[in-house]
Amino acid sequence: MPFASPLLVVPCFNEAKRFDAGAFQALVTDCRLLLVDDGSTDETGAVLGAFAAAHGERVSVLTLARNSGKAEAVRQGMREAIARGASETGYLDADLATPPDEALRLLGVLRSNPALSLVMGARVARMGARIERSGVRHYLGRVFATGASMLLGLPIYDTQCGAKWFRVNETLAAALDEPFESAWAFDVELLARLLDGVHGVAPVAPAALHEEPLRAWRDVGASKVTAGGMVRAATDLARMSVLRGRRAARR
Ligand SMILES: Nc1nc2c(ncn2[C@@H]2O[C@H](COP(=O)(O)OP(=O)(O)O)[C@@H](O)[C@H]2O)c(=O)[nH]1
Ligand SMILES: [Mg+2]
Repeated sequence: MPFASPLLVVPCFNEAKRFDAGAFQALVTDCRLLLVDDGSTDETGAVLGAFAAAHGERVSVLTLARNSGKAEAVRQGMREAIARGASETGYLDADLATPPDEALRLLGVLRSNPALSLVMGARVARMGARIERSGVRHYLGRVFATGASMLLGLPIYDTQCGAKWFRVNETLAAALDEPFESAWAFDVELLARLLDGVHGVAPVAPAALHEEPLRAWRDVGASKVTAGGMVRAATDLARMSVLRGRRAARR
């Protein structure tokens, strides 16, 4: 099924050591993969190239000449997925903090619910789920998520989980047209673009957004997001909130 199949984007920046080819193998049976080498300076290019070569047309690599950040790597990857005729596209962090079977379960939720446009993993710590997140990151995450939820005016629990699937349509394509203004809170910016509609394209209805509580998620060590990054994400969120308020007032 070369066309109209799901295509998952995996942004990779200096992931040569973390990339677990065996684990990624589990994804390839159910979707195509587009591995985005985000201007890595380690052996990532060779590692991803070898993985792609072993999987024929199911796996390909998009190489960005210089490091552009996760937001731009994801945007470039999803635009390429749309250009290649994907029926659904999404993104997944290369560290597989969201395990492959959970990423595929999210895709299943989207595919079996035609009314949905977007399915996002939600890291809800609860009995019966294995959500392993350090205390500090959990609470910082809750504060950020509360701000994001206020900005969007929707009860979204977790905007930042690195596992999301989108149905490909005009609204998604338009939302990916321009680079994101926020490198650190681009997930929120993308949601805002979908909910507001851009370039006159019809917005996505809030009811078409779905959060699926994950059964498993783990904080994989060596996160590249620093305390400084979190502060910038919070600043970006505040700025986005002001700009969105102004735009709404003009409408
Ligand atoms: N930090 C960072 N991550 C990037 C960049 N470009 C792509 N990524 C990818 O974004 C994903 C999230 O990064 P990670 O270090 O796991 O951050 P975490 O969200 O704190 O766990 C990984 O797949 C990275 O390889 C970049 O320029 N900086
Ligand atoms: Mg991570």
